[in-house]
Order: sequence, then structure tokens, then C-alpha cells
Amino acid sequence: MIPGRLSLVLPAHNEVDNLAPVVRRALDVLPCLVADFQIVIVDDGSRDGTGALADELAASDPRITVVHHPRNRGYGAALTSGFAAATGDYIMFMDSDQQFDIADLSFLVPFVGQYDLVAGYRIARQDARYRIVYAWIFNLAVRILFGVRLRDVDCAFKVFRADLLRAIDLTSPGALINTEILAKAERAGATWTEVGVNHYPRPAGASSGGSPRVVVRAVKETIALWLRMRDYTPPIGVTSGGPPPRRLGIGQGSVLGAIVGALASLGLLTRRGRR
Ligand SMILES: Nc1nc2c(ncn2[C@@H]2O[C@H](COP(=O)(O)OP(=O)(O)OP(=O)(O)O)[C@@H](O)[C@H]2O)c(=O)[nH]1
Ligand SMILES: [Mg+2]
Repeated sequence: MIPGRLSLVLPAHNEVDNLAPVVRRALDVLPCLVADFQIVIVDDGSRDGTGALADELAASDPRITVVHHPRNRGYGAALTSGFAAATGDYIMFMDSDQQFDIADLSFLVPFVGQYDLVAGYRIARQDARYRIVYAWIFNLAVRILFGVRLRDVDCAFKVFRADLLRAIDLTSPGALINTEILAKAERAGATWTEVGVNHYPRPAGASSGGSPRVVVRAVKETIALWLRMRDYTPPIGVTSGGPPPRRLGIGQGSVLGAIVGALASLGLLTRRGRR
């Protein structure tokens, strides 16, 4: 059992066929795993009725809150809005497309409270092979560029101490939000552990696809984040220890250029294809 209150943030962009089962499952499972909880649905400018569905769900249960973005703002912005509405002692996020099962939170529960952040990793990722290869390269790049040692940076199944997340300023509008959170948490000296979770094929809704726009956006976000992190001053006193803050070196800059260039030319930057 997680002691205290958990806020489950569910970013949703055009998930009308997936959202209700995800929320129902959370309402069934969470009472067995946490003392108290809220569910924060972030409707990220959906055009398929997800927003109205989210309002209906919230009207049927006071533990559900909805945040609407009038226009689609991207995965990172959706998470950031969800965090701002979260009132729990711990904040978790999970995709709302049925690719994760909230019941797997039981694997993370023993570590919540012991670590500042407990991250899931996908044991057998149910995505196209090229995306798995891309993810491997991306995780390596994040390790070199940002000092983040995690095997599955983008896994959308993580639990944070809420005060840590609240102390960190987040600016990435898109898919790089996971990297930004982890890079800033690492610089603040956060402790974390990784736990394997199941991953399922997306059963409904539009899947991400590669496009030059996505490639360009991801490359730009990576470079911008790397530049920002050079002068980043982490918040003090919000973690349970860890390494002192440090500056990133010029050697990493070369690695950044090489890796980002290679990824861009291979056209592999396809995560979060819809935005
Ligand atoms: N792609 C995308 N997802 C968003 C956005 N805003 C919120 N989301 C939600 O963020 C979660 C992750 O997005 P997904 O499209 O599932 O990303 P993915 O799992 O890498 O890719 P697929 O499931 O293959 O499409 C889902 O719950 C989306 O509904 C957005 O602007 N773009
Ligand atoms: Mg998905």
C-alpha cells in the first residue's frame, strides 16, 4: 500500500475508445494499492469526443478531475498541466491508450517512498521493431548527454514524490518531457529505481507515425534542452541525496551533434508521431 495520496495523471489526445476502460480499471485497482487517490485526465485538445467523455467520467465520480486544453499542445504540455492540477503526495503518470495496465503499479509500490522516483520499464515493448532500435539509441544518447542512467527513459509509467516534481520547472512541450524531468531530477540529486512492467499493443485510436515535422521537432527539443541544462541550477533540498550539480562538457556537445545528426538522417525520430 502506498501511504498517502496518489494523483494519477492521464494525458489523452483523441483517445475516445481507450479512455473509459483505462479510467474504470484505475477506479477498480487503485483502492487496493493506495490509501487515497485522484485521477487527473488531461484532454489535450482532442477532436474525437474525448473531452466530453472525460467530463462525463468526472461527473460520475468525485475522485476524477479534468483539465482541458482548447487546442492540442503536445504530450509534454499535457503532462505539465496534469502535474499542476495534482494534489497528491505522490504523482504518477500513465498513457491513456491501454498500452499499460494500472495493476502493474503493484510492482512499483514497495519502492514508492524509498526512492524519489520509481520508473517502470517495458519488459517486452509492443511497438514496431524500428522504434525499439530507435529507443535503444535514444536511451544511450540521454545517458551520455544528460547523465540519466535509465534503461527506458520514455516509459509512461512512473511515480514521483510530488514535492520533487513541483520543485522542477518543466518547459518541454513534446515528447522530450521525460528526458527533461529525469535530467533535472538527476541534477537535483534524486534517487530512483526501475521496475519492469507489461506493455500491450495499442488496441484503438491512431498510432504515431514518422514524419519530417516530428524529426525536426525532436531534434530541436533535444538541442534546446541540452543548451538549457548547461546553465541549469537545480532546486535545493527536494531530494534524498545524490551527486552534486555539475556542468555538461563540450565533449558531450560533439556526441550530441553526432547522435542527433545520425538519428535525423536515419529518420528514426518517430516517437509521439501525432505531435
Ligand atoms: N502523441 C501524442 N500523444 C498525446 C498528446 N497529448 C496527449 N497525448 C497522450 O499521451 C499518451 C502517449 O501518446 P501515444 O501516441 O500513445 O505515444 P506512443 O505510445 O509512443 O505511440 P502509439 O501508441 O504507437 O501511438 C497517450 O495517452 C496520448 O493520448 C499529443 O499531443 N501527442
Ligand atoms: Mg501509446
